[in-house]
Amino acid sequence: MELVSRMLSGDRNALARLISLAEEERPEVPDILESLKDHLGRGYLIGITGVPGGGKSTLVDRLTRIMRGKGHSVGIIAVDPSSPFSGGALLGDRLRMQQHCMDSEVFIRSMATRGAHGGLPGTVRSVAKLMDASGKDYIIIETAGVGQTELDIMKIADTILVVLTPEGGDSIQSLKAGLLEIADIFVVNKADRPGSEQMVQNLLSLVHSPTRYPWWQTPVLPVQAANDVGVEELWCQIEKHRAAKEEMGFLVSSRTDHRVQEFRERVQDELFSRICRHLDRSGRFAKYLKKVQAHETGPSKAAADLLNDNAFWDEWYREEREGRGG
Ligand SMILES: Nc1nc2c(ncn2[C@@H]2O[C@H](COP(=O)(O)OP(=O)(O)O)[C@@H](O)[C@H]2O)c(=O)[nH]1
Ligand SMILES: [Mg+2]
Repeated sequence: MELVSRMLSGDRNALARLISLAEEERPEVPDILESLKDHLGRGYLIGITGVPGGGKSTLVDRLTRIMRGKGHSVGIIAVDPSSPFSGGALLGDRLRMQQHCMDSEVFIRSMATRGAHGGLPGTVRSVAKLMDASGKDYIIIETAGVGQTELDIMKIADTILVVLTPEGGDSIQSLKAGLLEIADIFVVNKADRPGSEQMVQNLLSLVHSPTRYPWWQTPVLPVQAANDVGVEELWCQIEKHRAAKEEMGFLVSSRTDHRVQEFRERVQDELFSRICRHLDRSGRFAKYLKKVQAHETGPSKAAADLLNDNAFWDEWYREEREGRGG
């Protein structure tokens, strides 16, 4: 494909076009990604999650500056909730990122959350792969810490930063259970605000017992992203985590887990949407539906009957085969 070879030779417009195809979930995307298989896995994926307004985007901007200073190229994926109110936030992010927008070694893409279960859209994986294949050394994925997205990042990223602030509302008690487990590094941002020292201490007592991996002790770093304080130390810890993970052979195994998980999810999602489509057309489904409507059979009994009805599955099988011209 011409777009692919243009992207591989460094054409930013080609990368942007391919990303759009991935976002639109066009049917040719699996083949495009397959053709890029040999170019995947070189980029390192950093996930940043945490409370909205906690300073994630500011941090991404500062980290990007450090990475660029070291000569690394950077891809940034900002996942924002698709609420109409997020327009302002996106614009804010863009303005802050303007300096990097001029930089040909930085590629920024904002995406809306669209995941059916409030999680990260499946397309984030494809977009990250395209950035990786295009040669970005680091790919940063910023996810708004709402719903399921912050846990989904675990299935994609190599190093995960969880950003908290000492401000009211996100005290340790309200730390969502999952966040503690997924953090490779805790950032207590807005350390210029009161209560940050206490928060660091509280988090430290949580992460010290018991450690998730024998080879990694989750650090808790006070940072002032807006004032560029503590960001160098954060970068050092990211590099340290990466080195430890690689050395332990854990990078390879966690990426294998990610691939397996993605495969499973893609099959599940596709099966789910196909069966939903089938229900709308199925004569068997309609038959049991009528019984439920007429109060003749209860919903749970009708569901059990439908799923035990071989004719229902035969019908689906036929439809699937015909759908593929088989
Ligand atoms: N006081 C203080 N404010 C900060 C700091 N870092 C970021 N902010 C501010 O927090 C607000 C939200 O930042 P943003 O990066 O958009 O947060 P996000 O929603 O997590 O991406 C902005 O007004 C930032 O300027 C910090 O270290 N201290
Ligand atoms: Mg943000």
